[in-house]
Amino acid sequence: VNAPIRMRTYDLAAASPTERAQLLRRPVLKSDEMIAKVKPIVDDVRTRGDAALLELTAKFDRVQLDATVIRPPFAPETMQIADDVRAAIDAAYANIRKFHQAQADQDTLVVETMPGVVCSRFARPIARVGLYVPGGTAILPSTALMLGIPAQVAGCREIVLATPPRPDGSISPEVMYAAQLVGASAILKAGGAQAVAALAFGTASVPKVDKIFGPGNQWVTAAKMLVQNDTDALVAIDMPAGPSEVLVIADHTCNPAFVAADLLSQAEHGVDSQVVLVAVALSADRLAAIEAEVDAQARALPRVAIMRESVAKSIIVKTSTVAEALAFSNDYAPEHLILHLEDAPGAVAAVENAGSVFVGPFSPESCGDYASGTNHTLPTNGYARQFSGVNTLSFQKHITSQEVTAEGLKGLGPIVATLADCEGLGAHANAVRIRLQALNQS
Ligand code: HSO
Ligand code: ZN
Repeated sequence: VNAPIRMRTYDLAAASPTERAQLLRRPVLKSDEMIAKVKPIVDDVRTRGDAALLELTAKFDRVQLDATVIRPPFAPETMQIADDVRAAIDAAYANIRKFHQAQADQDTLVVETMPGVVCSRFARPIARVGLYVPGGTAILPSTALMLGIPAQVAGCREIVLATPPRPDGSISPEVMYAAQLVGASAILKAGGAQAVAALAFGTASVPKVDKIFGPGNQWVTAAKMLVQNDTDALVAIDMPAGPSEVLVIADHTCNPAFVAADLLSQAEHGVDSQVVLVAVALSADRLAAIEAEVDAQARALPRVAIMRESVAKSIIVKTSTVAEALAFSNDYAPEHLILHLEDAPGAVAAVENAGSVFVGPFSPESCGDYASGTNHTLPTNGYARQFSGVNTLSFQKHITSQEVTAEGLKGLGPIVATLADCEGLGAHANAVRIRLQALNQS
């Protein structure tokens, strides 16, 4: 217990390509194994519905419920929270709503590609969405806001918030309050793979949804991956999820206490949290100061036991330039990237892969986790290379349309007929020619 709480240090210049690749790696997710484990649970809920859901909740959450779904209006006594917490949730709600409202696609895009050929694109909400708010070691009203607000501003009709019940069968009043703010149409008191299955297939009491969002443990993630590939469920998911992570880039201008605090705020999420410090030409003294702060701050924090484990698995990577640091970060593709640099705003232009960026000494990740306005449901595990974090467009889909006039078809038709002939698809060519002939005769 008295062993120092410290990260392992590597010098990027001394690392071979294999060692560099090793530094970029995340722990291997045993997805096949997990999918095999969750399949019987998913199948059980799919075939036996509510009865299976109640039994599995009794088994995994150790609570015997007689109903899993609550519909609004939610009873005021289930949402009783401290005044300061309510005010903070309200303020966070306002900021997150402002930023996500601005992302909503409300315009129809119209382009006349040729005379008389008008193509357009417009957005519509995904009708029914399921939002998974994890239980476990922390209550997460912030996640209810981060998933619920974009659903609300996108105009989703059915918003089902799923979260595991507490031992007394209730949901934390803070999560209840957030659910009410975002206009949840149902709360599903269930967690794990069983909750995901209920959302994907629906039961007598749980509405089936079209897309499932939200972070979760390995069970939840595996269940999301399983139902996403099920043609009966016909359900989408937001993104594959892995353990939460942060990469901090710090140079000689950094405040060691701030850097350490940022590393630890991510390290406290779980023993598998991934924490990386990229040190740009830091003196031995400053690096030692950061390490001392990590150890001292961690010891004084409530979740020290978790941090002890996650920090031990974390790394410090020494580089000599900001460019090298950013290149490493882009290869790592972190969920969160924090820039403690002399010119932090100037470095943003070189960021290619990251879920969300925190610029300068006064932008801790905590702000984005809770209340600045950006979303905290972000791609992990290197998926920031090809995925965006959850945003309002995640709750909309785009429909394209075209309207071709008679004149337009005279110009476009021959092109289409030629291409259809080239593919040997005579009926396609015919659908154009039959019209062109009609136009010629009139
Ligand atoms: N950092 C987490 C989100 C969160 N933090 C929720 C606090 N509450 C996502 O990686
Ligand atoms: Zn966090």
